[in-house]
Amino acid sequence: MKEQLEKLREEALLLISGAEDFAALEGARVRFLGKKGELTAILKQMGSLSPEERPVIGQLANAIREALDEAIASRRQYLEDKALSERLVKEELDVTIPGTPVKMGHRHPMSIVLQEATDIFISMGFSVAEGPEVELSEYDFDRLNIPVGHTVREWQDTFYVTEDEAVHLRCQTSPVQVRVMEKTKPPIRIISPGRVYRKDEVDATHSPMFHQIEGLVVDKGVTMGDLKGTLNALVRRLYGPETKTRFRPHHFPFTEPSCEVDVQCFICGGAGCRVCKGEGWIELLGAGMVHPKVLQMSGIDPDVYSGFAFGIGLERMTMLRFDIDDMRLLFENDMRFLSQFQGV
Ligand code: 2NM
Repeated sequence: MKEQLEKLREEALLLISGAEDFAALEGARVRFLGKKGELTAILKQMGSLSPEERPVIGQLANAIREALDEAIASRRQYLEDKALSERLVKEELDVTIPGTPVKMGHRHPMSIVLQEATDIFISMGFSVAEGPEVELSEYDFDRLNIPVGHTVREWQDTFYVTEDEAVHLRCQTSPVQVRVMEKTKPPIRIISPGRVYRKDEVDATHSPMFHQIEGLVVDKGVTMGDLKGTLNALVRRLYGPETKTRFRPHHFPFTEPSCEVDVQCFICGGAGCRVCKGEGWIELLGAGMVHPKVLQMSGIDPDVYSGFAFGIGLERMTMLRFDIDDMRLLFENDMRFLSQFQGV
C-alpha cells in the first residue's frame, strides 16, 4: 500500500504541476483528493492493514494529502499570475497617446447679446422677470390698453389658443410686467426677456416667433428724462460712449407719450451706408411713459406714481451687433453659421 501511495503522489504531483488551466487543475484535484478520488479509494483499504502498519500508512496518506493541497494551491497561484500578466499585456494602454479632443460647445449669438444686455441692465439696478408664453388675452391686451376691436387682436395677427379669444401666445412680454405691477409695490425696475409670437410670414427680417427684451421702471417722479438717460446709457454701453441717439415721437397704446429710438449708424457714423440703408440712423427700440390707464388697471395709482417702459427686439439687436443680414440664420441651426460665434 505504501508503494501504491507513493506512486499516486508521484503521478498526482506530475499532473498538478503540468496543469495548463484551471479546469485541468480542478480535474486533477477531483481525481486524487475528491470524495470518490484515488487517495480516498486507497485509504478505504486501510482496514486490511495490521495495527502496526496502520498509523504509518495513515501518516503517509496525510502527508501526501497536504503535499497535494500545497501543490494545487501553488499551481493555482501560478495560473492566476500567468492569466493576470497575459491580460495586462493584452490590455496594455499607452497613456501617452493624445486623446480625442472634446468639442466644446458655445453660446448662440442671441444668447451672447441677451447676456450682454442683461448685464448692462443689472448694473443699472434692474432685475429679470419672466412669465408664461401662453397668456391670457386680458393681460396681453386689455390690461395694456388694447381694447376689443383693436387690429392686433384680429385672428390674422394673433395665435389664439381658445375659440373665445381668452388665451393666446403672447405678442409681447409686456404681460409679464403687468403681472409684476399687479403684485409689487413700486419702486419697480425690471426687464422681461423672452419669446413672443405674431402671425408674420417668414422673411429676412420677420419670423412668427421672435424675442423681446422689455423693460419697466415705476416709481414716484419718474420722467421722460429718466427714460432718455437709461436708454442712452444702454446704447453707449452697447455701441460705444460716443454713440448718438434720436428720440422720435411714435404711438403705442400702452404708453403716452411714446417714442422710437434710433442710434446714429455705428458703421458709417451717420454718413449713410448699407447697414443703415443710407439713412445714417438705425431704428433700435420703442419706448414711452407708461399710460396712466395701464398703471391704474394694475393697481398702481397714476397720481402718485409714474413710469417708463421700452421694448427691444433681440433678433434685431443681434443682427446689428454681428452684421447678420438675414434673421432666418438665427433659427436654422446651421453649424456653418453658428460655429463662427465660437469664442465670441
Ligand atoms: C414697447 C414699446 C413701448 C411696454 C409697455 C409696458 C407696460 F407693461 F408697462 F405697459 N411694457 N412694455 C412697451 C412700451 C413696449 O415695445 C416696443
